[in-house]
Amino acid sequence: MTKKISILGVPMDLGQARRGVNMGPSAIRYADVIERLERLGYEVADHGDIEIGAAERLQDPETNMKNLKAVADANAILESKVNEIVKEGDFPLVFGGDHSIAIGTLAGVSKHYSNLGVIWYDAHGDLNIADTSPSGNIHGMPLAASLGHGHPTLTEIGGYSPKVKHENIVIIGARDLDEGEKELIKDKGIKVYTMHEIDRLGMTKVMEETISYLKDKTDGVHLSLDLDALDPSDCPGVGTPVLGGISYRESHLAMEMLAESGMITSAEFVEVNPILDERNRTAMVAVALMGSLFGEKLL
Ligand code: HAR
Ligand code: MN
Ligand code: MN
Ligand code: MN
Repeated sequence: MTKKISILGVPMDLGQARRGVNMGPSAIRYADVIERLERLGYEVADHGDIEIGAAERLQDPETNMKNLKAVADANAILESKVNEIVKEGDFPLVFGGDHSIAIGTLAGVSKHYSNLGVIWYDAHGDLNIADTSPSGNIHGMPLAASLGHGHPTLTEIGGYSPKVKHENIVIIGARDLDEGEKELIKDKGIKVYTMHEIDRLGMTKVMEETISYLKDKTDGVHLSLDLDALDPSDCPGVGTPVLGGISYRESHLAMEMLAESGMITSAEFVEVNPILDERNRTAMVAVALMGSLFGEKLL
């Protein structure tokens, strides 16, 4: 891993309907992320927050999406900032904001690799397109868009598509998938570790398999970590909590194994909503997991 980390905050709340997730980047900074990473020997540059436009509020009956233009505009800015960070040779570390920002992060990262891998750590698949979405919320669509599925306003951000191939992604923690998402997973043979496989195999095996699945065929791996992958008892500050999630310790183990693998080249931590949180716990969990991802050890 690079010794220089560039942080970018994306106070996005237009990809879903609950207020407060725009404060995620502040909550993560408040949880002392910079000090934590500096203690590990990294040089950390905070590039501040991207500006997010105004909500359009209504769901467009034509596209079945909320705030399409504002979400796309912010992601276009994010794409260019992340692109610059990677170009400089820094490790991009993005704080959300709702998960719709993964579209811009991946657009900025992926052009620097010929076979980018993606680990999608999430209770959800985020594989909807407008036609399969039950909500019209774009935060349920970023992985689909990055695979080239959905509205061109989203898939073409950065001027190219797709950002990632079906065979180069691994979803971990899924337990709330919509019908259209299940079909896409089966149709394309996408690698998914639902909670069933995590219970059955244990996190050690899940991560060993994930790492060996991606290791040889990718030349970089992006970690997109949605805090709702974790159990709501550990991470109550998320907009769409789902019972029966990954534990705090299992998540540390996952991050520690990724750190050992040395394969992660960019990361984002999303869906932290301090308004729904208990004493900033979810942001503190996010920062603790970043510690492990960047090599923190217990002894
Ligand atoms: N699948 C549902 C939808 O598309 C819920 C998505 C909730 N998404 C997130 N991101 N929190 O993972 O609306
Ligand atoms: Mn820089
Ligand atoms: Mn998500
Ligand atoms: Mn989710």
